[in-house]
Amino acid sequence: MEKIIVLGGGGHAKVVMDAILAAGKYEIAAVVDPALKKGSKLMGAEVAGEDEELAGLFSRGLKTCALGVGSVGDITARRDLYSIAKKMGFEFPALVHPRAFVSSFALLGEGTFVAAQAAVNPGAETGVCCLINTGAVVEHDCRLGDFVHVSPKAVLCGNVAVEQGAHIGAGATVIEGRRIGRNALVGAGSLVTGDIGPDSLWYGVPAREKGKR
Ligand code: JB3
Repeated sequence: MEKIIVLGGGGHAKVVMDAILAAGKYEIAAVVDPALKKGSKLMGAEVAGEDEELAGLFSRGLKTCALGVGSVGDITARRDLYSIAKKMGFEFPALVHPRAFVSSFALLGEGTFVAAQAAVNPGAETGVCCLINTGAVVEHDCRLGDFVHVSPKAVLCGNVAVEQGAHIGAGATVIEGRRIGRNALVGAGSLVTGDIGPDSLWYGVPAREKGKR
């Protein structure tokens, strides 16, 4: 079985690890997280320590990583960790929980994670390291930029475009064909009925602009 390293060992990492273990394609060889004690265990996997351990792990033949750092609203840690590991030569496969549905006519970018009960329908495409969390729906022909975060039970109706780094809050709905701008944040439970500009904060039913990020 191929081996994989999980970067981050917090709440989201446990969701990613659960999907990896359920899918059975990879063995979790190590968890890397500065907040966890080196040599301890997380869900049965060995904690290897801090990011400085990655070079040694790579030289030992471990070439595959999963992005376990989540983040709500700020992609910096995710993006930086991904680029550091990529520069070292690590690969980030898209990871899908076996209880998710991803159409064979959908395209998942490198490192994208699809959690249990989520659905990604035909024609949908994501950039790198998108996070489609538990029960979220990405309908047909949606376009997600890099590092887009679709929180649990959020719904993107058909042909929705979400630009790089935008965050769709838990249970929010974006109606057909709307565009969500780069780094925008849509609050939990919102109903988006119009386009949303970059770096803006919207929430409510219907969602209204509440400020800049
Ligand atoms: O909303 C939901 C359902 N999940 C949230 C998820 C998407 O984002 C969750 O509730 C949290 O808000 C968040 O999950 P995450 O990122 O796991 O949060 P937390 O439990 O705080 O764990 C973050 C872990 O990442 C911590 O243990 C940090 O030490 C670690 N970390 C942060 N930066 C890092 C780095 N680990 C490594 N290896 N390298 C880093 O640069």
